[in-house]
Amino acid sequence: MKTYEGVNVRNVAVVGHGHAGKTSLVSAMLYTSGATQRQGRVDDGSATTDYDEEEVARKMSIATSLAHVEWGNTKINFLDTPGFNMFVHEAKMVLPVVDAAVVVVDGVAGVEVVTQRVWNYCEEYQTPRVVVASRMDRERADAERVLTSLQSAFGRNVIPLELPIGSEKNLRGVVDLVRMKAYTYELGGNGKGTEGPIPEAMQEVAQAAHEKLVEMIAEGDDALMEEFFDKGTIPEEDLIPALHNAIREDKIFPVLFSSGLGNIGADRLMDFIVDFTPNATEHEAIRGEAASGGEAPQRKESDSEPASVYVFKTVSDPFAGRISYFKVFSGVVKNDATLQNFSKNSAEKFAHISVMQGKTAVPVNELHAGDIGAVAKLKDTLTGDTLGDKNAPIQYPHVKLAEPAITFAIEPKSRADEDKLGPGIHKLMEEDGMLRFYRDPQTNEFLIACAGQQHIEVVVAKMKKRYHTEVNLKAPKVPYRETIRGRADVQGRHKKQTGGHGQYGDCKIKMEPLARGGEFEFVNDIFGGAIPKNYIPAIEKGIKDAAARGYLAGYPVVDFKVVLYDGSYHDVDSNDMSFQMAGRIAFRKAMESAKPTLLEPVMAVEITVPDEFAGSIMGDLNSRRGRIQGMDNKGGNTIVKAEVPMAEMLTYGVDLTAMTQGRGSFNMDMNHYDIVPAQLQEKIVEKYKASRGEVTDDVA
Ligand SMILES: Nc1nc2c(ncn2[C@@H]2O[C@H](COP(=O)(O)OP(=O)(O)OP(=O)(O)O)[C@@H](O)[C@H]2O)c(=O)[nH]1
Ligand SMILES: [Mg+2]
Repeated sequence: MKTYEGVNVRNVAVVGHGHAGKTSLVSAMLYTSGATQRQGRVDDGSATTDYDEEEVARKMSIATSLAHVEWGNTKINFLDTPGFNMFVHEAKMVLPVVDAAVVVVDGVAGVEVVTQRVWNYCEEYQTPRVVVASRMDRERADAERVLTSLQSAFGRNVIPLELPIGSEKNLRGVVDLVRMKAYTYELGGNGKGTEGPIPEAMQEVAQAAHEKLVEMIAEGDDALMEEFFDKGTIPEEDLIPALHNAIREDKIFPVLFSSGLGNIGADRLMDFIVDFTPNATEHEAIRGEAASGGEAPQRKESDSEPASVYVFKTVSDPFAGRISYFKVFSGVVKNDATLQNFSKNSAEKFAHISVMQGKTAVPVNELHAGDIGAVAKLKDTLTGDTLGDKNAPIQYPHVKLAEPAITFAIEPKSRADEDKLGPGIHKLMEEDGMLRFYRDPQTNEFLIACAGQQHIEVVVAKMKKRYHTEVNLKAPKVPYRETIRGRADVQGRHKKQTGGHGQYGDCKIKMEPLARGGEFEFVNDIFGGAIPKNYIPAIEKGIKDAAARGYLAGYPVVDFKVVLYDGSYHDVDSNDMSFQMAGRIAFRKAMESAKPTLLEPVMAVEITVPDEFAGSIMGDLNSRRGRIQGMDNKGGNTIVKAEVPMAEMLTYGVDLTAMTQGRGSFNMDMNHYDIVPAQLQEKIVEKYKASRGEVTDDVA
């Protein structure tokens, strides 16, 4: 494979709502450029960038895949990202390494929930965007309606650079509104457009659209504006660089039209990417994170700077092992290079570097600043790490993802599965930034947190197929807590004098509630040595231990203060154990009168649904004891913010999908703890008692 310098590289993320046609469009470009012999299809499992077993089985993208084309003198790296809401964080994770995003929308549906999500991500990373309305050959595809939906969501700077010729199954090609030429195709053909004049019937509309475009490009550029008013147009040689700049600066979001499956307009899109999107070295300098107290180091995307690479993705292949996908931010990386991992402080050997074509690694000798590649078998390197020239350390910022939305308890089916569970999941976690795995210290269950129902299904399927491990899933236990609402003043005395050595400890404590988040406070208020100093920590430990075991229903007691103010001891019989006991007894006695109550975790939830579902979503939140915090409208979507108890949200991902036919998405984060309503408390306490028998004073 030829070596490309950064000026001749374009890194493009293909993003958008699920099923908009991203993977098919990439397949069309691969085929048209000659990178593949046939045009791959999602529906028969032959698409280059949907190769994973689970992707083929589900006919959808689950993780980002890489592919590249050589188009003229330029190499375009495509990062085909999933559009299903549960996997869309994969799109966010690649934005730091791309120079532009192709935002694919469906020619029938226009802007959808995830379109808005990925658009927001692009805003966050200031990624230049080109919108492609694909699947234009479908019944009811409508260019005008798509444009209206785009402009109402993203503003008037979304402007067509093409108009489709023909519609639905009679789609024949596109008019290029910059060069004012037509390109016609055979639906399902080789993808090479035939250049010709604009069809007679379209000339007027095309001219009007051309003028609108030119005016928009000239806007904000005085010299161009003058030229435009003078001559009524701008010559092509001025128009092209001006458009290039306007796109780079996010002043214009151009719209193109295509059919991925029918291979119409894919060649135009590649031309467009080469001509108008920024090349890989055009960025301003890229900032690293400042070391503590220091200035943030920065690098130009240039071969002459010290080498630095950022690992944006890890694939855990059961056969090839770990494969790290990286972007060369500066310098040149050659085969056999040793780079320092600044995040892990270890040296890593890049023995065989390659570029990915779907699942296939194509070996290369070197990669220049701006390019993207892959390397297998790094020892310590994980996603988010920066490596480079040992003498020029830098750390590029991590991508922050929302916390997983849903948690399940996960149980191995058999003893054999138990041993494989942890290692398998840890492998999956290497390639999946949205997965969490831990043991709940309260309930002792293994918990797995992820983005939603489909996500966990994929995880379970991969565990079975890749690691031959079978698991059961259960709804997790909600991590309730306990606290007090009243005060108490009690004595805790532990005394045993049966034969030999006796035991004696005695303390008097006051207990009072603290504000939420106050955890536990212990104050020693003993004067005059009623209890010797060295026994005080034992009393505190006794209280803490008892609090951790809970009083009402086995959940830890939090947000309370204990003041130890008096007590007594015995010269011979007192010891640490006895005072720990005294502390426990005092705690349990105090709880009796301090009005104990249960606390539940409350989540901050943000739900995005098409407007038509807003009413039913709000009603549903009410029935889940939710409190609406705010509402917003954006591009046909309603965004609802609410606080809802976690106990009511355990299966929300599934429920929302059912309520909105898969068109809703949501994020949630742990927010605060709140008191559980009385009737519910009774139920929880009853259930607890039924499962364990009455709470006893395990002191005797
Ligand atoms: N008629 C028509 N169907 C298309 C076109 N492009 C894609 N499809 C079909 O639409 C479905 C979804 O296409 P994909 O390419 O998988 O869409 P995607 O955006 O990659 O989907 P995700 O990766 O799951 O978000 C598949 O069944 C495709 O065959 C097109 O241009 N015309
Ligand atoms: Mg896809």
